[in-house]
Amino acid sequence: MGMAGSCGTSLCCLLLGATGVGKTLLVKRLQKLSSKCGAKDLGDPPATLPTVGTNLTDLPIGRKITIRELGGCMGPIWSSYYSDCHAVLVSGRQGTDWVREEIKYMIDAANPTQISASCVQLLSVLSAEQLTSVPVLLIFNKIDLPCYMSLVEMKSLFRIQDIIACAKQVITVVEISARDGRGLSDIMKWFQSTLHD
Ligand SMILES: Nc1nc2c(ncn2[C@@H]2O[C@H](COP(=O)(O)OP(=O)(O)O)[C@@H](O)[C@H]2O)c(=O)[nH]1
Ligand SMILES: *[C@@H]1O[C@H](CO)[C@@H](O)[C@H](O)[C@H]1NC(C)=O
Ligand SMILES: [Mg+2]
Repeated sequence: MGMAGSCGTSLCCLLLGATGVGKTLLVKRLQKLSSKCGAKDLGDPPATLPTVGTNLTDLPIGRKITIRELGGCMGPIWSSYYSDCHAVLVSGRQGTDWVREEIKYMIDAANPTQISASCVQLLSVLSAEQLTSVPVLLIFNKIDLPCYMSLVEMKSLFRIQDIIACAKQVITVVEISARDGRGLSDIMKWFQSTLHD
């Protein structure tokens, strides 16, 4: 048992990613989509406050799912939440945060020990022993914003195909906009197909 405690009878999912990638807005959107009224019209994005520490949200998708949001600054203790975890969602912002860091790293090559924090965090999640058989959803958010690179270019920069091929987990990649709602139904379908039993 991790120090985090369990989610009781519901399935625990971890939602990991740097601050500001849109984790809280995504959870609010999924909450609305899975609510009984099944709102077709998402409406304007609700305001989000920076999440301090961690935040739990229950989603009634088939079985009850509890999503635990953990921000980048919690990185050092992410692993204390790995036991009991049924699925991991890793979010990044398409074409910007990760890539900018990677480019910055490549430009700052004078300091070769400094590697993109996001990429390292992703690899450390994938190599965690407790998560070897946990399905992983890799989320590229904010596709509504213009970006510097196409997803294809970014995937090749990050060697996403190599990461997927080498990982023990089943990794699914989705591109979404928590703002305008694109791709959210893919996440709902992923939950339904991955966590049913
Ligand atoms: N344009 C755009 N903005 C988004 C999207 N998702 C989140 N945001 C905005 O990004 C900011 C940070 O979102 P938040 O959910 O608090 O990020 P968190 O730190 O990962 O929980 C907020 O202003 C959100 O409205 C998106 O898909 N598109
Ligand atoms: C915690 O999650 C709920 C949704 O379950 C959301 O309404 C609330 O704004 C979140 N709080 C923070 C600080 O992220
Ligand atoms: Mg948040």
